Amino acid sequence: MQLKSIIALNALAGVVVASPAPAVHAREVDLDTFVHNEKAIALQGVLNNFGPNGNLSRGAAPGVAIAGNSEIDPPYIYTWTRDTALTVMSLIHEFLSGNSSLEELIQQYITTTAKMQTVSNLSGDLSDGAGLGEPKYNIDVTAFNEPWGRPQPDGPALRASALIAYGNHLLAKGQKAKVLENIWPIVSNDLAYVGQYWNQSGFDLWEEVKGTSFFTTAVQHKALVEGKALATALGKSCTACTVAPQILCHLQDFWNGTVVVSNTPTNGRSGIDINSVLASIATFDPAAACDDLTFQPCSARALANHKVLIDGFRSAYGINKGRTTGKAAAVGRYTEDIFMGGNPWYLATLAAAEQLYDALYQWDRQGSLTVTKLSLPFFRDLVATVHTGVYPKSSPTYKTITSAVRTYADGFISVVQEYTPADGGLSEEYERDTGVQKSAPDLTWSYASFLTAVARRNGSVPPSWGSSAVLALPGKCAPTTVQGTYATATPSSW
Ligand SMILES: *[C@@H]1O[C@H](CO)[C@@H](O)[C@H](O)[C@H]1NC(C)=O
Ligand SMILES: *[C@@H]1O[C@H](CO)[C@@H](O)[C@H](O)[C@H]1NC(C)=O
Ligand SMILES: *[C@@H]1O[C@H](CO)[C@@H](O)[C@H](O)[C@H]1NC(C)=O
Ligand SMILES: *[C@@H]1O[C@H](CO)[C@@H](O)[C@H](O)[C@H]1NC(C)=O
Ligand SMILES: *[C@@H]1O[C@H](CO)[C@@H](O)[C@H](O)[C@H]1NC(C)=O
Ligand SMILES: CC(=O)N[C@H]1CO[C@H](CO)[C@@H](O)[C@@H]1O
Repeated sequence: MQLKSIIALNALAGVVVASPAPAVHAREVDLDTFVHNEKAIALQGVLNNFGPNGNLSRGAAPGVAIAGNSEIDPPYIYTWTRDTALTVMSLIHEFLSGNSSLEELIQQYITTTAKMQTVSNLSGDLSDGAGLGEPKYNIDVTAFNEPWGRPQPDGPALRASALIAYGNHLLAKGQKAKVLENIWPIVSNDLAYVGQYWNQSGFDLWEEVKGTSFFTTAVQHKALVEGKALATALGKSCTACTVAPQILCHLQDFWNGTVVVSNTPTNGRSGIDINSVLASIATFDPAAACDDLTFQPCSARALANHKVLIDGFRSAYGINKGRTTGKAAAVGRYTEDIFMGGNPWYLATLAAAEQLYDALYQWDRQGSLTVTKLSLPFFRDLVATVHTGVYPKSSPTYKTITSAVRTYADGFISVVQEYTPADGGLSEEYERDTGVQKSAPDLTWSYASFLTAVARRNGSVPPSWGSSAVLALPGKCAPTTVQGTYATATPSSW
């Protein structure tokens, strides 16, 4: 994941040997069958990487996931706060959709998180909250004391959102006391961190750019909005949550009129990065309008950005030859990427699909679809004759457009299918010119992103986080922060 270690490794790797063609077995079935079969493999793939029982977890503590099945090059037998929180989010969705067997692992994750919050580390410790921004730990929940890109301030926000999702479920079941005892004290620390540190520089989700990141800012905003709602439901206060409008204000800085410029500074890149699509799907609110301010998946901004981003990868990779405008393509992190040779990633390709499934859900729920001047180029690639306008669900144009968007979205899943070997294992990457798997096998986040993408494809969405109620921006952006208070959380048994 981190660039600097890899440059050295690439130098050692020497000449790249031509690889055999990828296994094609998975291609032999139709897309629905692939999705059905691969979904079970992806869920098992996630579970294999979690302690205490996962067969690849190598003694990881209960509720701790390794990042991927690779000891060296890249070294992924560590646990990242971001990857694990996003993965647990996907498990919570499966749990809420009816798979009750996943509840114990969710609870183990929460209990272990309380312990992790107390581990002093090179980012700091819990007394002033600074230690919460530490990006990764050893899998026995001790500190990782080597140089790294730290802090990574998306972690506490994503973790709070995962705990809030499960907490809201318990609340709905009438278990307020359990939420107050086992969940709120942990969430409260993570929300306090966001309120106190959101305006300081940190590393982005690829651990490469120090500054401010669109993804981080977007998930921080969501965490404070849903955190405030949980606090209210519990009769608690969340002082940190009062800065949510300022974080939303800062989020607008990343939109340059054409595209999301995902990092400030850009470190000499264009700033066009799957960071933006990952932010859109992580902050997807099924009840929202196509709000530009929160970059909802169906918003004109997010769709315009999707087009520019995907088009950039068409000429970047050999395997995208023939995947011209309007056809799905292999997608990576950003076109200037050189990590492991700079390849498409499964989680990036799946995110490109997921944004479109989310948008389809939103249009269906709203009962219409609007094509604006900004989003027109996105739609024109799929339906060449379309014009700006509002198309109600009953209109033929709505049906033509949504059917084309769905075909386009399915195309990204088909790309994943094409480069998935017979055993269904998902590594981190697939090679840019051959499609052969690259980097860590069994990447936890690859499997988790498959689960969320195909759930959305199936119309299965998370609960609303109340985004539309909070769209008012302050008259002027201000760097307002709130000094947090932090305390060791001591969850009892479940
Ligand atoms: C899609 O939803 C249907 C009905 O809710 C369910 O039976 C099916 O298993 C789901 N498919 C996937 C891939 O999740
Ligand atoms: C772990 O389980 C998977 C099935 O989910 C299997 O394919 C794999 O071989 C197992 N690995 C080990 C090391 O036992
Ligand atoms: C539910 O989760 C278990 C793992 O706890 C898994 O083995 C099973 O296949 C899942 N069921 C469905 C329908 O996904
Ligand atoms: C702090 O907030 C101000 C006002 O929104 C913004 O201009 C600035 O970029 C922010 N800096 C960081 C590091 O978040
Ligand atoms: C927005 O950023 C992109 C990518 O860096 C750049 O190509 C484009 O010119 C910028 N547009 C404006 C209006 O600044
Ligand atoms: C700044 C800080 O708290 N550093 C701590 C990081 O973690 C190691 C090991 O847990 C401690 O020795 C450091 O003091």
